[in-house]
Amino acid sequence: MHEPQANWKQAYREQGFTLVPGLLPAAAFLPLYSDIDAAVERHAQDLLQEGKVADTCARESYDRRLAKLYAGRDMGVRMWDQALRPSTLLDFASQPALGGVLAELLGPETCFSGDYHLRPKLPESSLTTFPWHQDSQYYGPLTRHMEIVTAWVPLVDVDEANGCLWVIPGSQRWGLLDGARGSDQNIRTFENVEQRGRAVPVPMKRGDVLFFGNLTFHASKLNRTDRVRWSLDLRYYERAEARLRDALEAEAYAYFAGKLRAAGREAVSVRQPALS
Ligand SMILES: O=C(O)CCC(=O)C(=O)O
Repeated sequence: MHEPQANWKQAYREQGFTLVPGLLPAAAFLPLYSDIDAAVERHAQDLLQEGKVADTCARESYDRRLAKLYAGRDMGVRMWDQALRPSTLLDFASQPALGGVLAELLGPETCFSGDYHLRPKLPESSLTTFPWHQDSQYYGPLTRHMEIVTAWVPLVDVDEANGCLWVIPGSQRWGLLDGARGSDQNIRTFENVEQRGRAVPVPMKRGDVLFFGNLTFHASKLNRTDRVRWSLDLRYYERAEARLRDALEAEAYAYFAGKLRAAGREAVSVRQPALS
């Protein structure tokens, strides 16, 4: 198990993100794969019924099957959240391995906000490229007064070829920059942020987790391989109502809680590692 490390917090504070290698064991992923396999099987049967494919590609592995079914066409979705059963998601999101790191970054009473996305990034799918953005541009400007951490979890090894995440170290100190949604629903920042900071790719192995904040600029590019880049992103914040710094933070908390309620998301406490 990973012992709490001061450098997670230091990297997060200085760079706006921290990468924890080997945080999650292979077994933690099995329920996710089982749900994904079942959802892809249902989807393949639907495509067959609708006459859109002649073969359900049943023998293909989870990182190839959707790519084979779509054979170069875009699947037309930016996320595929419904593939995960609620119990699978909650077990995964609240596991102590994540809780240990989040306690260092956010505080002892971290909760999973209920907001998440499962993303099958298909080969050459432009719909699943994400231009440079800060997550507070999506959540709403008030949320810049609070800290929301994303745990970005690759379900396959990722690198520049299959569309790993890119980040701009230190960009969390720039404040919230303006942007607007394009017709593909993705927010585009008006400024060319690659001229303001140095963008770096974050290659990761399955089991590694990248934690970044709601003001940290990040992006992902085209998947240029023939396999599916599966990933899961989960959002966390600290249940800190009793310790809020100022009125703006309190307003941000109330706003975010309302937004989650309206979306039917329920915040769930994250378990902490057992003391040895
Ligand atoms: O997974 C991706 O490609 C993009 C994810 C992202 O932008 C996010 O989690 O905020």
